[in-house]
Formats: sequence, C-alpha cells, structure tokens
Amino acid sequence: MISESRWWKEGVIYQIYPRSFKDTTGDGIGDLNGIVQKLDYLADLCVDAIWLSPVYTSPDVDFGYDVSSYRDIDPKFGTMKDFRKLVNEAGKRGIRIVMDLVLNHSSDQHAWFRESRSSRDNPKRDYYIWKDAKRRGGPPNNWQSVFGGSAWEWDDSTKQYYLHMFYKEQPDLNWRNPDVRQDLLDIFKFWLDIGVSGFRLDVFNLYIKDKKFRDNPAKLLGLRPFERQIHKYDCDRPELMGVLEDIRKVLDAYPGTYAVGETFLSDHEKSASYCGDRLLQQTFNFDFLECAWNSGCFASEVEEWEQALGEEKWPNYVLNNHDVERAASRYGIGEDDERLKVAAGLLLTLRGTPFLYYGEEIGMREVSLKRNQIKDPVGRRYWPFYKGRDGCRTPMQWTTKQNAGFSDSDPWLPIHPDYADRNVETQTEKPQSLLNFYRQVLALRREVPALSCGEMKFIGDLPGGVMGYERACENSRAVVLLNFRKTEAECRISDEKKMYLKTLSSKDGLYVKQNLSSVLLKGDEAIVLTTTE
Ligand code: TEU
Repeated sequence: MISESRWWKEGVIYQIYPRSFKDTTGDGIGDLNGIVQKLDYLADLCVDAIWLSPVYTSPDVDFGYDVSSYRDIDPKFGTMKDFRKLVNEAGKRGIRIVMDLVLNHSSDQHAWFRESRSSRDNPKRDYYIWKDAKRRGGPPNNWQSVFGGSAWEWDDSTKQYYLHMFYKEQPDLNWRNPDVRQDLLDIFKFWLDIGVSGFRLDVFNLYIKDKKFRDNPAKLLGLRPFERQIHKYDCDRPELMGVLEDIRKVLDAYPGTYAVGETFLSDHEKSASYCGDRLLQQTFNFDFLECAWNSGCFASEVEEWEQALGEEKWPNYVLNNHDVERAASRYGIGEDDERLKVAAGLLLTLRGTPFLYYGEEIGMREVSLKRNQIKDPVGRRYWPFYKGRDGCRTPMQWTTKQNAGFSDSDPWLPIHPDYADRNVETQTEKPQSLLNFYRQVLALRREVPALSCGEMKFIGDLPGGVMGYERACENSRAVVLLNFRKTEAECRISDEKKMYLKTLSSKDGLYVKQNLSSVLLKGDEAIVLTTTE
C-alpha cells in the first residue's frame, strides 16, 4: 500500500457506479458483495482506491444522488455489515474506499425534510431553504434548477417555497444553519470511523447561497434558462471557504484522509482556489471531457491546470464519469481502440491523480437507448435533444455469458450489444487488448516512481499532432510520447542518446533496453520510455 499521506497523489482512483458493477442477488442491480467479488480484478489492475458512487438509502429519483439516510446502506446494495466487509477486504488488497457525499441537498424523503415541510414552526424548518412568495406572487427570485424549471417549489400546505438546485425531490440543505453544519460534519466522522479513506463531494460549491437571495444576472447565450444566467448568487459564495475549512479540520483528525470536490461550473482558477492546506486536497478538472481529439487541446488544458494549481497543489485528470458520454464513444472509431490507448497513456502518466471510470479499461461504448428505456429523469425531460446519462451507466461487461456476466436476471439498464466481444474475459486473453494496455501502464506506474510522483516538463519541437513530456523523480526518469494522428512521426527527445531500460508501446508491447535520442512513432501510438537507476 502506498504511504499514508501520499496515496491520493501517487495512486489511481477507480470510480464504481454500484448499480452497474456486479449483481450477486439476481435483482438486476449491482451490489456491495458484487464489488467484493471483483476486488481481485481491481487489485490486479493496480487500482489504489475505489470512489463509490452513492450507496446510501435513496428513493432513486436521481439514482443515489438523492439521499434519504446518510448513515445507512440502501438494502438494494446490501447491509452495513456488507459495507464493513468491503472496506476490510479492499484494505487487505491495499485498496482504499472513497465515499461520494451528496450534501448540497438531500432527498425529500429524508426525515429532516419530512419534518421541515410539516409546519413553519417545526424545529427542522430551517434545515432547508424556505422563502415566501414575492409580494405579487411567484418564486422569490429567478434562480433555475440545473435539471430544468425554477429552482423553487411551492409547498401548498405551509404556503412557502423551498429551494432545489436539482430535482424538486432534492431540496437544498441550509449550510448556514450551525446545527445543519454540525450534523453534516458528523456524517464525515461516521464514515471515517468505519474506515473509509476519503470523500468525493458532490457539487460542493453550491453549498452556500447568497444571504440576500439576489437575482442572478442574465447571460445572452445558452440553450436552457439555467445556462442563460451568470451564477453569481447561487454558486461560489465567499462564505463557502469557512465550510471547507470546517471539513478539512474533520479530515485532519483522521491522518491520511482526503476529499476531492466536484466544482460545479468550474474553470481552472476557480477549481484551484478551493484546494489548499486548509481547504480540500483536490477538486476535479473536467477539461478532458470536452477536448476534441487534438494534441493541442489536451496539452493546453494540462498547462493551464498546472499553472492555476502552482507547484504545491496536486492535479487530477478524468476521461469519464457517470454524467458524460463515454470517452470510447467520443474518441473511438468504430470498434478500434487504438486512440483509447493513447488517451490511457496520457491519463495514466501525467503529473496528477488519474481517475478511471468502470468499463473505461475495456473501452465500453455509450449505449444508445430507446425512449422507453430511459431511466434518468433529465433524459426523459429533454428527449430527444438530450437523452440523459443512462448511456454511460450501463452494466459492466465481464464475460461472454448471458447479461455479460453482470447478473443472472434482466439488468436495470440494457447491456451494450457489443458485449460478446467487448468484455473483461475476452480482452484478458488478447495480448493487444485495451485492457492489457491499461494493465501494463498501471503496472509500470507502480514500478517507476517518475510516473507517479515525478515533476513534468513538456518536450518542445515535436511534430504536429504529437504530445510529449518528460517526468523525473529521484533516481527514475520517463519520457512519454503520444501520437494523436494516424501518420508516423519522427520525434527527437534529446540531444544525445540515452539508455531506457523498459519501454512500453501501445503497438508493440514491452521491450527492454534501448539507447536512443529519437523515436519513430507510429500513427495512433503511445510510448512510455523509462529508466530507473
Ligand atoms: O452533478 C452535477 C452536475 O454537474 C451534473 O448535474 C451535470 O450538470 C448533469 O449531469 C448534466 O446533465 C452531480 C452528480 O455528479 C450528478 O450525478 C447528480 O445528478 C447531481 O450532482 C445532483 O446531485
């Protein structure tokens, strides 16, 4: 296991969407025991931590992102005993657990909200954000819900509006109330006491809203009303810093624990501003999710992110998550995975923590769903303009067997029809598969310190379409070359010949010992040259 304080810098974090990973009960929904069954697979892949999308009790309006009890496991996923077993068994394999904490809002079925809405003078009334209608009627201000419509819902029995930045079944918690804040901080402690190593904080920069609830200024361009506002008053309020400091104090009482925040509507500077010794250890960088397949785009995103963070703060990168179209569909061409190897070569060797998303390692494609198969309410609302997020949340493809070895019965979302060829079992047997390339790079990362903790320097004067950088740390060095084009490229990497003891190519596999100053890159090729003295 990597040292206690550096695991989240040097390690690799693998996101599991539990509904879709592995079902052991035959209800078509993945569960905690399913994850336990697959821990050896993850350990073998060289994963250091699992980020678990929410497994708390939830009515599933937003599939776990609407929590009705923060201290319980939803029965569809198992029991608290199963959860402890997962933490233990993962720990035995050197794998840590990172919980997804959804604390901007709860479910409307949470006991707090049921009480809060029961009457205006209920002691929990102020746990949520209630406001009177405007004098002439209508919502208190112009704020919009991310998922569509006004962010305010009228409650007819108590004659006030409550705020919900997402669905109306996800009322926003009132972080300004000290009792709420204490209760929420106690949730961190509860899970830390059980043995988890960190948290992913869902939309944390929405926690605090403008005290005066001023209208957001209008913005000219944008498809939906939410996008036609500047989110000045519902997001990124200065008092948020105090909340982050409180969270950090809790974490610091449990050495080696960590939090990564999902900065909503982020840009580099904003995301970086929330990281620091007294703030969060990391916030996400989602730039790669929007990059076209173009070396210049990826390189400039890396440079800007590095610049915003400076030397002290540690970057992270993602190609996929449970909210966006899968990278394999964004970048892959048909069933060809060669570009995905280049993308993996990039993600796993940059200076920063790589986040993987289940199925990425076998190049799972987005599933195209028919209207009556859509489960995600955003998809139902905006069909056919936006089909929602189900396409990237379909079951993991393990084997060639029925239901891809995910479940004995019909899965909650359809499985990609390509599963008979694209699955863990089949790719394990093919030396040239994407899965084996992920395994090889991840193993090399463990072996060569430069790849996990080294400084990074771009190599200048490379041919168009090639991105290259050097990493160095203590006695190890690595050079990474990534060809984003289909044509060969001659790359000069140093003035004189240097010895590289181990080289990994996405085209030619592993070879040992090479003395060179330049490399002829094939089209769509990723090469990692390494040396440890
Ligand atoms: O996502 C916030 C967010 O940015 C997304 O809602 C995004 O705008 C949307 O997926 C585009 O359709 C977090 C979670 O990652 C997401 O799964 C939750 O639905 C959301 O918060 C509410 O908790």
